[in-house]
Amino acid sequence: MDRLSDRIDQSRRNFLRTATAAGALSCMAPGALNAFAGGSVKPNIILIMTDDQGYGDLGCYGSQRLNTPNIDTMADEGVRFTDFYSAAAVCTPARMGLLTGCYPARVGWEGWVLGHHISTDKGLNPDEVTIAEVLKTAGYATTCIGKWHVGEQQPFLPANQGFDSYYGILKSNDQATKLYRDTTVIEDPYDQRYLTSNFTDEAVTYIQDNKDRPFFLYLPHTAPHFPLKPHPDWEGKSDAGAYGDIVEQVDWSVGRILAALKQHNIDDNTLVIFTSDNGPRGLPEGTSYPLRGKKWESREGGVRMPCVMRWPGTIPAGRTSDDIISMMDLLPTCAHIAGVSLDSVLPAQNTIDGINQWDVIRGAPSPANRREEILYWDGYGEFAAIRSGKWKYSVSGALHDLSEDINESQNLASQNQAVVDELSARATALHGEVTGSVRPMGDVNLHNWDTSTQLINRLRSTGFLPRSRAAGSRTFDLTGRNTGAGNTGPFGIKINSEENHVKKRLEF
Ligand SMILES: [Ca+2]
Repeated sequence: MDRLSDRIDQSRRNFLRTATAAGALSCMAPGALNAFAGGSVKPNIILIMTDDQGYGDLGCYGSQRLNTPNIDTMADEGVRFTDFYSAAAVCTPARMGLLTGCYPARVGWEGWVLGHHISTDKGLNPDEVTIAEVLKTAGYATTCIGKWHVGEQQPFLPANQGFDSYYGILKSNDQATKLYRDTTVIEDPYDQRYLTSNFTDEAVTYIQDNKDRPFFLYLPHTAPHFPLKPHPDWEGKSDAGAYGDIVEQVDWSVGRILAALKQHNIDDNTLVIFTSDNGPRGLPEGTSYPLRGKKWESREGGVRMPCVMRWPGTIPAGRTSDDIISMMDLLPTCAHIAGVSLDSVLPAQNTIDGINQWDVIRGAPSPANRREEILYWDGYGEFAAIRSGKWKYSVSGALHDLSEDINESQNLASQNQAVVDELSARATALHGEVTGSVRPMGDVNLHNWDTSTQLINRLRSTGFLPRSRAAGSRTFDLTGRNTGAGNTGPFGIKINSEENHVKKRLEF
């Protein structure tokens, strides 16, 4: 595996680096921590992600209008990140980045979301190795409960991306009407008002059923994405309208999950992460205050997320970190704490962008692998900016010092030409590297028997038919289910390399 970060020139990093985390480690109490070292125990991992929740919509992030005591307590008992970034400013690519540890552009995203300017024939390529597949190699049970939104066709379903079980909806709750258990529709239409409580019940049952083995519970809530239909027990209870009612129910949900961990005596052996997938749509639904910007935008409010992590006895309590950390970093970090070597799991040619941030999360005095840089795209697929240390430089030409100007209101470009030049060059190089090695999204038309037959015939007629399937490629049976590496399927269409080949040949 080839990590992009490994190739960052050290002198340039030092040039731009700021001591942003210098004060963040002072309250750490290493003597109180347990003896965990990467892989020595296999903690359960629970990843709770809301949908379109703003940076400013939790009590522990300064909200004056929302009551979120459970998440606030979770932050008090763990670490709260002020500079945690989603992989994108909208749903589908954020999840692509989370699941793969890659910039969405690297795994074929070109803008928008599935079902809204991306054909639902597409999905996250099953050849990508997801965080669930990584953890399965360490013996984890895996489940996804909630909103999927990285592909609704058979090859792209959770079962083909490393999840043993699934309960939820396959797109956003304004797009989908069907509620699934695994691949079976159990309600159509489902009742919007009960999704959060249903997901919570499922999660609590899953924790109980798997308490004696390591598990990965991925809980991507549909809340508080529009349409805002609060549960009857919460309707009108908050001071922030339907959006507030729904966020406060999510807080209740977090409380139930933490209570289940305590009930089953696995609290000290479970890492719980809470975050959101992208910024809010804007008031009255949600606020990214004190950041500027919202969903779809590359301003901080579109992509900088609330994020708290809790693992009693291992992650020091009561800490706030302003290290730069990305949703993409969760895959290599979780691999590390589960004792998985990514070099043995990821295909050799698969560059990922995530960095193992375990040292940062646990508050190590001199953390290894700190993230210095991050790239930004807007939700429409346009490359937009780079952040390095405290500086954010946008392709529009604006330069902001985020340590002094969190609201991105003062353009300092004219006073800092050397920084502009440096970041412009870095952005060009890094963007070029990502977009120069794109792995395509999956497309069901290339895995479907009838369509594949048409493609094959056309390719035969033009003389561009791949004559043999590459070793280790994945194939699909007539239902589209992955039949695994090395098996012979219909014409042996391989997604990654041959799909590109097919697409290119069909363009003329
Ligand atoms: Ca979203």
